[in-house]
Amino acid sequence: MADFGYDVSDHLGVDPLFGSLGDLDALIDEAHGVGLRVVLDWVPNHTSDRHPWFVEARSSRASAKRDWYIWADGPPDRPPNNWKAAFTGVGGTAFPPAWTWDERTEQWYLHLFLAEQPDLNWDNPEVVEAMLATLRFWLDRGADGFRVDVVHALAKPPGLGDLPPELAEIPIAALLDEPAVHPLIERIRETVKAVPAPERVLIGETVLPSVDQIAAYYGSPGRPELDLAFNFHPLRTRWDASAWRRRIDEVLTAVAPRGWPAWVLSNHDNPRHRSRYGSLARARAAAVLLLALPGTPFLYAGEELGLSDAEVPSGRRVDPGGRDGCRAPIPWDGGPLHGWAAEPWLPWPPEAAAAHAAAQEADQGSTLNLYRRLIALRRGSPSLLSGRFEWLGSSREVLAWARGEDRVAAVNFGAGEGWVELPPGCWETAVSTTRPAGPAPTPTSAGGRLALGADEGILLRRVD
Ligand code: ISL
Repeated sequence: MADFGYDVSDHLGVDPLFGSLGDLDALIDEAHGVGLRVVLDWVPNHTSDRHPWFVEARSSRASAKRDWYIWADGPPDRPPNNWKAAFTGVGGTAFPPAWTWDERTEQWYLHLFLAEQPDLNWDNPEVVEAMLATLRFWLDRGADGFRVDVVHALAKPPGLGDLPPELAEIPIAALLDEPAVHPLIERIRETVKAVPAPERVLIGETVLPSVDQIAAYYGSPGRPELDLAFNFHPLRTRWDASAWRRRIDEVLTAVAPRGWPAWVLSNHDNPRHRSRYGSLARARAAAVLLLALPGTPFLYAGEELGLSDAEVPSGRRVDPGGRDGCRAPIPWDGGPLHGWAAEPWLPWPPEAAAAHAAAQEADQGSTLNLYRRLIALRRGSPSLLSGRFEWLGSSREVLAWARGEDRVAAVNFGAGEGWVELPPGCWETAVSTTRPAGPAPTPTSAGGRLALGADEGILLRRVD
């Protein structure tokens, strides 16, 4: 694998490194048995250069699959336009051209990511049909939906012209936003929604410069597109109350009228938020933020343990995008291999010895149990799931908001005490990141100011 699964050479198989199709069937069955749904990551923008389609396409200019990919004429020493690919390569610093010269057939081919990931030509109806067929294959096997990789980039601009110089150093994968992509997403949606109940979900990765651009990927009431569009602008927002307030307002203004916001603090492509925010206390407060906002929160495996990125020495780096730190294996227990069958290729995260999953399971105050309580509270509260959002008055470094009539969340971004102005009523602590777990004393019985400790995140419920 050149990009750890994002270079697909067989859309209908499982890489033997991870098991077999039978293992996946068993996993889907078991998950369904305990009430979990399984969403698969679908990579339609590009394939591996080892995919039989590309092998055939590059074999000759006359190949029947030639037009399944995107080719352009030479000269061999000057790429067809100024687009940059997304990865610098292991140890590299500059983004290379998004084109690679194919010696044998003497044309360039386009790749928004690695040269090993040639872009499919979605202008070609045969490509569209072949890729939709791969969706049907997984739907038939019980997949509950898809997370569609870089879905905004499927359509390329006619003529493939240069980017203006001020944008030319930004990888093209983070800019493409062609009108022609929307009918393609409608086709994808049609395919995903065509199956009998239960309804399957369509989530898209939309890596675009503005939240307004992302919001367009929900489509319109008559022509819906994605159910959920990933928005990584919050992920890039620093741990600061006013920066987060602006970001939340922006998302609620741009996205909420069109669809259901998707919130992400960490994923497999970025340093974990525990590492970005600099402390476990902040990461725990961020869990309250994530789980009390209106929309769907996405958790990245390991954030529920409060994990930081692993320190990866240069000799052990394997990812061409420099993303190894957040991909360190989950420490399940305190044994030498932390519950795994063999030594993994990446180092352990720094918390592996003391804060592995088994230790946290047993500790009521652990981050794992904090997430569990927050998730249970969300599930049990119509207000947290879909109640109205309203900012509450607070001190400068606190953000506080009401959800519906009976829930309040507050997060103190500061290192000192802060406060929130509670609406009238009798409120009690449902969960706090710093106050002891279990039933907490009623902080106030008639609204008014509630003091928050440094880095505290708190969820309150109304009990009168
Ligand atoms: O990883 C990034 C920056 O280092 C992102 O900009 C990333 O390239 C972008 O979010 C697209 O990511 C997705 O497609 C890539 C794959 O490597 C990522 O893991 C995946 O999430 C190519 O398929």
